[in-house]
Amino acid sequence: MVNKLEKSAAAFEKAKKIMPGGVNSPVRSYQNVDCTPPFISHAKGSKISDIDGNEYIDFVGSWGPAILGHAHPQVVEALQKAVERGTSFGAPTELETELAELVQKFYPTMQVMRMVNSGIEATMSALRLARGFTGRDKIVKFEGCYHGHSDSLLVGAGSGAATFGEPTSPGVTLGTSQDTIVLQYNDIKSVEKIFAEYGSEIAAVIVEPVAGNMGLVPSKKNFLPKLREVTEKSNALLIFDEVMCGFRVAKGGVQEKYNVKPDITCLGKVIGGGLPCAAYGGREDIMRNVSPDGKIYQAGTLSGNPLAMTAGVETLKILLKDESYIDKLTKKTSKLIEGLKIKAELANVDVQIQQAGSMFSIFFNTKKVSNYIDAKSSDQNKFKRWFIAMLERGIYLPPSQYETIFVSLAHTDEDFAKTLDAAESAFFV
Ligand code: KE4
Repeated sequence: MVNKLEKSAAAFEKAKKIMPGGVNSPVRSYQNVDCTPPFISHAKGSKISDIDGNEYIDFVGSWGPAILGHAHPQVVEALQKAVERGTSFGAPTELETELAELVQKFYPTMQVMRMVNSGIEATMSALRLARGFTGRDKIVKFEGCYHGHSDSLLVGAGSGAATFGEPTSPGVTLGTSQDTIVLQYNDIKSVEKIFAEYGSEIAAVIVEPVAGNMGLVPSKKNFLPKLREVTEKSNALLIFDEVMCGFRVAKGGVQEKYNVKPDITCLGKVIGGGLPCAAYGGREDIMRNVSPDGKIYQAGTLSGNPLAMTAGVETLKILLKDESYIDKLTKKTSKLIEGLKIKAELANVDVQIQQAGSMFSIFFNTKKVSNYIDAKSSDQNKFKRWFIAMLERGIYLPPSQYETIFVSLAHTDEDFAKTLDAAESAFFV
């Protein structure tokens, strides 16, 4: 069992005095699981270590970026060299073109792209672009899909039969939320119905083609092709938010796996190799409307900064060279899941373990989870007890039922054996 988190607890109290919840992103506060978050001192490969001297097997991977594992030597070496040449110029560099060309090798539908600093910037800009390009105001999103905290996207399903969304956060105006229609994931009939009624007013549908923010919920076979068909028919745009599932499900993204070409793709996390970097891109005729080519404004001081570009270039070079990395990761993940299912069965605990490539989630539920309503019917208390038991046993998992577990190329069979040992007793808690 790990040492008590005494130093982390003290650090947490200090942090709370000066930052909301003591954190710079809410999920890290461990409010969902009601315990002290380990304060991290360093990470290497598949391990992450806290300031109380505990080392954990890390299945958060910074929420997706650490696909190579932490502090990959090739990335670290490149960054060490880059930092000596300066950290930010606010001017064009060849590194940005190099990263964009590498991204395009994975995502050929991104004919033209813009680098930004985080996933929210990518999705927020993609929505502004879609609205500017189509001259329409409304957007469609799906309940349980998270695309970052921009006002248009902090909108939940309207109560009852209401078509238009309602703000999910104070500060988001009713006016803004009225332009966002929120439907149930995997429910293509509701999409067809909405387009029949509002098709001419809808600028775009934005979707996580594999949902990872309600727990891992893969899209049903015909969902994405149908979204493509419906949006095409109404001249609305289809935006794939692959910020989290990008590079993890198929080499060419979920769009390659399902053979569905979105008009715009948003990427993040992996493309910066763990540094602040994201991108949005797609059809050239659309992207050429982005300033300064076109009139749709978007900008950013640190966009394309040399350190993030360097980390992204090294990361994608390694992935590109390893023809079978997706296969390797998917097989490793499937093997771990098989073991977890056996451990849950031994403890007579009902779980649904849902996977897409190197991403998976464990729902304490008796039935498959296909949308946010299903996800919410899972047993949160069981999840919380299991999460804490696993953390105490040195396994570092996402602290919420509505998050996704990530397997990296750095995870070893020994890591998995230890994880299964921990799970065996944790499922009994
Ligand atoms: P960022 O602005 O956090 O870089 O990306 C927003 C975003 C956009 N799209 C998808 C599909 C995402 O999953 C995210 C952010 N992912 C969460 C984890 N579920 C980030 C963790 C956090 O909020 O701290």
